[in-house]
Amino acid sequence: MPNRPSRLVIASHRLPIVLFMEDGELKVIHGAGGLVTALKPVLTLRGGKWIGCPGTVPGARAEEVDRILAETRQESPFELIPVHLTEEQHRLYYEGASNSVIWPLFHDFLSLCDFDGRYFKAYEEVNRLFASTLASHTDEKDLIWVHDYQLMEVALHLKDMRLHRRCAFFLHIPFPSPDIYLKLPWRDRIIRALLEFHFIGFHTVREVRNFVQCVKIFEKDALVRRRGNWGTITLGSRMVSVGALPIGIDFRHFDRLSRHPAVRARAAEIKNNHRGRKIIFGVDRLDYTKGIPERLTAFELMLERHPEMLKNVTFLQLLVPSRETVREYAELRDRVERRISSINGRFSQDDWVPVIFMSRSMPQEELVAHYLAADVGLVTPRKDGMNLVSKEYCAAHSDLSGTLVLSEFAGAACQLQRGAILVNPNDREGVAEAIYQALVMPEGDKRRRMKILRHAVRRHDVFWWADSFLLAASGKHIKDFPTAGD
Ligand code: ADQ
Repeated sequence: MPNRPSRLVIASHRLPIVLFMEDGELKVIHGAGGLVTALKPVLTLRGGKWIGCPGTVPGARAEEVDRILAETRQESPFELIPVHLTEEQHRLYYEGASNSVIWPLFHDFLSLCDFDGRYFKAYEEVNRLFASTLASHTDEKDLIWVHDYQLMEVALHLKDMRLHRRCAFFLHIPFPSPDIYLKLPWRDRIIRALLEFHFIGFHTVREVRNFVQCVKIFEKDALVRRRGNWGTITLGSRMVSVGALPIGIDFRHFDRLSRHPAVRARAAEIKNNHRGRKIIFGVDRLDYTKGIPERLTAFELMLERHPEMLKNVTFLQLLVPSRETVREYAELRDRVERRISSINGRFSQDDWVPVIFMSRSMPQEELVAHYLAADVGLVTPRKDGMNLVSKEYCAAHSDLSGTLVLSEFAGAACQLQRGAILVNPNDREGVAEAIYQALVMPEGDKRRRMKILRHAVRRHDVFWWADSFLLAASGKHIKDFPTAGD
């Protein structure tokens, strides 16, 4: 077929599936996240493959997992290729290097890093395993798109295998400034590994700037050109492109759900359950970067300073457990629970409990009903690559109600700064006042702000993001856009 775009092969730590046992039989369902939704049309058009770890299910053997994944080929637009890790590899590469070093360091949590030398050996080993899986499932006409901090060395290993592949990378988390990055014991190798990709995408211009500054430290002869969202790094005869491409959500999907009568009815029911009190809503993976204990303290301070709010507002916090085998995460859960019981012990009256905590994953219709019912979306990460919750909150407010309080350290702040109330999550008093302002904001102001927010989220949705990334990765020019922030 002439001019057929190259086949797309995606590599991410996890495959976009959930495996589970039902009546002693292994089953699989496809994930429904924004990334899969955005990439499905592209993969359908181009044909493609997705490479990653399938996850484990007690009692299921690797051969069974391979078989069930091969069976999904019939009804899926793309092929799923599993990478199986040993328990030891999972522990050292995933829990260790990825989530006890790179994740905390790149989010400026240096004190939580555990720089164990064994971790990096495992990181190299697993990245090589991904590269060799890619080598046997791709040819030189394919475009390989590698995702995120667990796989920063894949292109380097492909090069070591003398395989010529067009390879692009997107970092979903922040890239730190040089003073933080330099703390990484494997700093030069990771920078050089990243420079083996043809295109590297980040969420914001701030990340591009940080990355380019780090490159200059390790590659003194690199020639760097940067303008607006884009840049190039020339290393001898080779050129690497970089760009700021903020990920979006499937706006129309959230908007449509929020207009559905059943979802509206459920939102009304939630409001009613809280007896017409104002509702503040927070949704996060339970992670120390999300600023959950600090957010609770700011809410407590708001109640202390504005006693007229007592019995008139409820804070609903939804948390989905995550990385439970990493020590810091288990400790965080205890801390959050202690904070909540302390606030509830201090302020609860009659039938009013100020903080309601839900620890589970919520189906999307129910999540949108909660977004819609919430007068305030409270999103205060201490640092976040983008933060999709803030965008989902806006997309779900088709009725133009609701106010977003957003951390200035979320990548999303670059796009949503004009409509949200921006806060510094470390400034308790400031967050407490922002919550209060959001609660008492006049209707007209809320509607005006929500219109601005929805316009920004609609305009740069996840389909725009995926298309723009693929254009940039193919070396095509993309118009600058003014929203990616510096
Ligand atoms: P995450 O750190 O996982 O993503 P985020 O962008 O907020 O953070 O996305 C979380 C997603 O999980 C949202 O779609 C949200 O709706 C969903 N979710 C959270 N809790 C849930 C629950 N209890 N029930 C159901 N759904 C729940 C990483 C980076 C981010 C970056 C994304 C995408 O850390 O900065 O925005 O990747 O690039």
